[in-house]
Amino acid sequence: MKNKFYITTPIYYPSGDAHIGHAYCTTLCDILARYKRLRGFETYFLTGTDEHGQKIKEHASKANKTPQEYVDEIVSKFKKLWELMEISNDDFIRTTEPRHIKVVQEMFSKMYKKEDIYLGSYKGWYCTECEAFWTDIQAGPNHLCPDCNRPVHEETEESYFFKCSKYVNNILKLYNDNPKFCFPESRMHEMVNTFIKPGLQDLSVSRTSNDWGVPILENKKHTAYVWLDALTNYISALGYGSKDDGLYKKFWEDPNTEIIHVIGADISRFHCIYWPMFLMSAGLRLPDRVFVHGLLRIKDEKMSKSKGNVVSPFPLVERYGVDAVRYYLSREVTFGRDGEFTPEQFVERLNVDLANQLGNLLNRTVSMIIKYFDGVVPAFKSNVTKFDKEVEDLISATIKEYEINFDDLKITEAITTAMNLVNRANKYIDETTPWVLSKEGKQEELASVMSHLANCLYVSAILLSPVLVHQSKGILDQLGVPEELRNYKSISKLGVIGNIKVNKGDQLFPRLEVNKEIEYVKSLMQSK
Ligand code: ME8
Repeated sequence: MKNKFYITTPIYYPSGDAHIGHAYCTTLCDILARYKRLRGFETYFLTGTDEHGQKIKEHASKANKTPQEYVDEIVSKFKKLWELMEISNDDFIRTTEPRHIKVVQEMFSKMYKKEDIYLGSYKGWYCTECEAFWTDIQAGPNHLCPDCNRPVHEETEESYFFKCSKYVNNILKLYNDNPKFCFPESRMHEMVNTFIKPGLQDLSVSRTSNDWGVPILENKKHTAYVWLDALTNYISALGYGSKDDGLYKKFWEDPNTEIIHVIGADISRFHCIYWPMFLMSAGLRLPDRVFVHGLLRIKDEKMSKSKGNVVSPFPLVERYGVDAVRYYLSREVTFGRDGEFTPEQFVERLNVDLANQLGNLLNRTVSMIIKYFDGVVPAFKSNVTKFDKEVEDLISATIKEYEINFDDLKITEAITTAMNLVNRANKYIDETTPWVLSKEGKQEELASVMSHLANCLYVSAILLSPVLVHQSKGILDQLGVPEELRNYKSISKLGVIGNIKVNKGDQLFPRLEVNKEIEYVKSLMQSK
């Protein structure tokens, strides 16, 4: 059983400010990292920025800055955003750092010495924006980049090539032996049908036309292709090849570590085909899974910096709070599928799930415990009213289902499972009608309802804590849960909450004024 966990986001291009798509991926990785820590796994969570390449150089020159000045400014905004969103990354790798550059050079040398890299010349259709070469078929009759739809241009240059042909069968075997390596499975089929079956060409892994990159030691005219450079971050950040390689040994080399790369569908080719090939060539261990999430669209278009149709997470977090944005991102679009960001759904999701369901349950429960039991949660007793057993069974089933979903990276489903318990508890109030029990003097039944409600809220708050980093604590504070019970292990025992004093606090999940807030969110959606 693996007892350690290493999770990475893509390293983003600092060619423009971070948008909600970047926040989406990073937040979901953060939720996974927090879940694993909650379960007691030793966890390492990495994010960072991909700072080399012609595109960055061009952006910098347009802004009248050196590439380094240009990236420094944008990278500091990325870091600020992750702080604001309570992203719990253990490290932030920048590809311009010496610790990274050394490793790119070493990877190149290793593959070169193994004769997996040879010198040749390249002619193809190049997209500057995506830093990618395309074949005639891919660029099509109009010579457009299949990824961003911009015009591509023909380029010929001396280049080193990586022998993909040597590793194609190993990749197919990898997929065959590990059907979840590239996940969801549809992405794996896409890799095979779109890239491998039509015949994978050897990959150009160096440039002579770009000096904003990592120099190749074997031939100083060349810099490493930005994707070879970027992918290496996953091991350079752990100190691979250095004297200080404790993290590498622990979180990469050790087979007891589960390694997951989370990426968007736009970059699956690089992670599911080329990265494992590079690792095979260098004789290094492969990650366990590449999880490919879907992309968020705006008005039916892929949201991207180059299209200029982006939503900034900063004003959203400032107005609605970190937890609201984190909840929306993880719950609205099923992790692994494409989705759309709309102001209407954003506001509705917060109102329905957080204000109406979770907020209401908390307010009603705490108020009733104050009213009927002087603020003290009655001790738990099993199966008193005719509705209790079903709720008790659901608590245990919820925890099991939550774990199964999370362990399979089904984040949206895991959160939905926790929210189903909240909904069931609200229904339980309507079924048991505590106000009638009180009027009829049925104290034992009333006490049971209160303690079942408090226990449902307690379990839900712990289960939702990887998402609601502040509000879950707020719920536990209002319930008066002692510190020693605020952990995952404690919820496994049914009914541990009892004889504690609740504290009515501030409204944790305020209801939003629908029209006003929709207008506000719309005003943030800049579109060219
Ligand atoms: O590709 N919806 O960087 P990048 C959801 N530097 N997620 C989105 C998104 C959207 N509309 N737009 C971007 C690069 N993302 C390379 C990566 S890794 C070794 C090098 C997320 O800044 C998504 O995870 O273009 C996507 O894969 C990533 O940002 C691309 O970020």
